[in-house]
Amino acid sequence: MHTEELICRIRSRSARVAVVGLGYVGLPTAAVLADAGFRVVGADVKREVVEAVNAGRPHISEPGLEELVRRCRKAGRLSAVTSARKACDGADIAAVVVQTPLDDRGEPEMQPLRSALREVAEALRRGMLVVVESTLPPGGMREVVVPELEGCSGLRAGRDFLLAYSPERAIPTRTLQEIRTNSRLVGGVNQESARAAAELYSCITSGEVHTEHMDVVEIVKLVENTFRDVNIALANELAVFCEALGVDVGRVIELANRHPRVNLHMPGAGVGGHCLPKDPVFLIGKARKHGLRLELIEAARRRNESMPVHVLQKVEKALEGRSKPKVAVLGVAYKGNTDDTRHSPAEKVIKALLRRGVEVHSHDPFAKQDFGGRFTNSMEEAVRGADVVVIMTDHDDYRRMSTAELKRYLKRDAVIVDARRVLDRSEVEREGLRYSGVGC
Ligand code: SAJ
Repeated sequence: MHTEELICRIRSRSARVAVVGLGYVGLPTAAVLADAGFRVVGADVKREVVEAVNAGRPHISEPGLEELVRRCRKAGRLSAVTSARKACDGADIAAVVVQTPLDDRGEPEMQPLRSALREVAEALRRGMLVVVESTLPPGGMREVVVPELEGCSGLRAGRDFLLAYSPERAIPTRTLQEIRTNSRLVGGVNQESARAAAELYSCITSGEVHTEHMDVVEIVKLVENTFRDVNIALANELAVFCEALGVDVGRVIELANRHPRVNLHMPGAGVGGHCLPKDPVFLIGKARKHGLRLELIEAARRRNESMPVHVLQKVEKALEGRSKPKVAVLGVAYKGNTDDTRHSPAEKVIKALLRRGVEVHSHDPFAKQDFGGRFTNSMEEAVRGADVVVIMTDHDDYRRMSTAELKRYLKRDAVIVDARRVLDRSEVEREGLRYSGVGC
């Protein structure tokens, strides 16, 4: 099939799409493509994920996703299977959206991506378009993706099939909206590949679609998250500094941000999730291979990784002199209003407290994860009789929490460690509780 023919099929929505990997980004992408009119077959190695999708009950919580999956299932445009090869059989386009985490040595773990690509390669046909959305280390397309696809299929990228990189950039909790409105980056192994992939993404996003050299696109994606990580590290550093001086960093940031060219992020319990803690490390690792140190980015990583320890020190101070204390940890997800607990700062705090023999009860309105302590989805149960309440996640439920109500369940001289600055200090103190926030 010629590129023009594929482009026509994309425009008329008759192109069939396989989405390999049905996680936090893959499933929303598959659903948005199906909703745009394509026939989509998703693939995931986890049987429970496939069954959940086919039953119209997605395994992840993301605003609007369940309804969208149901609608697409009903329209007969979305289904899921456990074999990526089967999903790709007869497909015109394969989008690969599998995780690329760090391994134990801090190196990019490319095994899930390699095995997904091998399955895609088994079903690869001339004229097909493969788009990789997984975040890659710089050079990943050339060093990993191209060899895997060509080696297993015997076909040549750019000559026999089209191949492009278009990293996902949607933020959890707004994934659907961002897939549909964010600008999109597309880098192809050749212009034809970029053109076809750009055509596909213009069917789902109202944002601009930028085509660029693959090497540039790989770095842009990593730089976006690195910018955020470094900015948060600056906020965290200022928070620790202001605390020492007895100044509220929140006021400092709020006023500094009124300057037209300042945009400081917020300090907190640390940086979690699947992307921010990892993407800067992809840059750092690549630089080291070139004999370079990205010192600022490395220091930012260390600062953000140190924040759970900073929170822990606040909890330990609050626990001084108490016997058999109980700590309630509010929030195990890595950020507000999501059920995602990957690389959550709460994990470090809970595990460290448990190692010290402290009784830890955790709560979360979305996620279910005990990290070795006791988990409950009843907030009342979690905080009852607690000496210290640590707020680790900025869920809206916690922002709305009434301090007067909370006080009824706590020990009389309880301390609130507000690692996400969700409560109003003066209100907490008015209730006679002690307040210790990050940065104030
Ligand atoms: N955080 C702070 N202070 C802030 C903002 C965030 O401490 O001011 C913390 C959060 O609590 C969380 C972590 O940082 O633990 C990361 O949260 P996030 O909302 O900044 O980002 P992610 O990881 O959920 O999503 C990011 C997004 N990247 C950017 O905004 C540049 C998203 O657009 C990407 O698609 C995603 O990474 C990804 O998959 O790469």
